[in-house]
Amino acid sequence: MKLQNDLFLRAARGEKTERPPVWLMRQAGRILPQYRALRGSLSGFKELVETPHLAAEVTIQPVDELGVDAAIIFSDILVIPEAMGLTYEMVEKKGPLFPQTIESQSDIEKLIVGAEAASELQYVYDALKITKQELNGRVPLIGFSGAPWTILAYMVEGSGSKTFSKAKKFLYTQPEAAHMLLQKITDTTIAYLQNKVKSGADLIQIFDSWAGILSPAQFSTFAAPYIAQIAAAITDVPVTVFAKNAWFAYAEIGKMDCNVIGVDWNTHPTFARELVGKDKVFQGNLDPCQLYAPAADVRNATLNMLKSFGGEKHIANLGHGVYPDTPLDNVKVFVDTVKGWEGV
Ligand code: 1CP
Repeated sequence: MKLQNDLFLRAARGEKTERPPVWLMRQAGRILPQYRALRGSLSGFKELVETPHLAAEVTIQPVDELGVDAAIIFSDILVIPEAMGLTYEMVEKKGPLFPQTIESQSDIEKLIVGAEAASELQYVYDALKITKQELNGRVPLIGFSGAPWTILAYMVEGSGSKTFSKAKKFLYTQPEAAHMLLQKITDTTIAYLQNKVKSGADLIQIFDSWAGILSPAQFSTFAAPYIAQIAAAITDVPVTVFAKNAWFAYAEIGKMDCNVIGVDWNTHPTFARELVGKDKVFQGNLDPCQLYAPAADVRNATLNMLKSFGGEKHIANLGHGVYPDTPLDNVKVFVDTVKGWEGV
């Protein structure tokens, strides 16, 4: 089906566009009253993720309400560890919890891997197909996964963490087991993302949310080679790599077979450009907390952010996911400021 608004995809491919496209990480979620109403009527987060027509409904809500230039499929990066054999619970107000974690090589040997694991996630592929139908070509649909290091971090740590010191300890004390696990996550993720593309995803974004806590040497050893394998295996659609806070790794990410690089709010676009070179497209990078400020400040900060990227090879977004208690009117100011921008 032909897209009516393909601005996001043209920009992702590096083409010159009339203005930067705009969407927000975590745009499908608690910032929207429609989401809170639907979520409140369900048993929990997982019911929403695992029921395709409901996942499709919340995926489309921000397109209707905010007028963003892309939709992102409502799901979670943690469906991959679950498909490999480690189920997770989403504890209200606390976040994810894995009753079983990975401690040793024998735990890794028991995991389900590759196409077999990916076949467990039919509900995600069904959600993509329904969303594509219901979007009816209005905007492109983003599919995503976690990067292997970030997924390993949850599988070893068992929950969220400020330091992920248990997961980092695993890299330092059991490097061979870590590589074995990272390769299994990579093989599963490739099969999963290829299925997502077949089910209608127009672009794939890889989230390495915990890249920034690794040392540069650890990133080069345990993160970069696996992200690179995934990026190279996705051949039919553009790929975005978002390695949060990994400014030290930009030159390395710049060499990967990806089109777009996510930039967090700690990283200046000109600094990123020097490291990456001129070919890649950047996506970001307003501080999500900026959206708590008065509307006039949000507008000015958004204009400054747009100018700082120079008006080309840029997809406007925040530097990380929008916080659930952000005033919706300010989210709209952000989106509308980008859409009304007349350029540098
Ligand atoms: O009940 C709820 O509504 C729970 C909140 C929530 C939501 C809305 C979670 C739990 N996941 C999601 C959806 C989600 N997760 C999306 C939806 C699409 C969109 O962007 O609109 C996406 C892309 C994710 C990806 C995700 N999940 C990441 C990577 C991106 C990032 O934010 O860094 C990570 C790290 C997760 C794990 C996760 N899931 C949920 C929480 C609270 C967490 C983080 C836990 C932690 O702090 O470690």
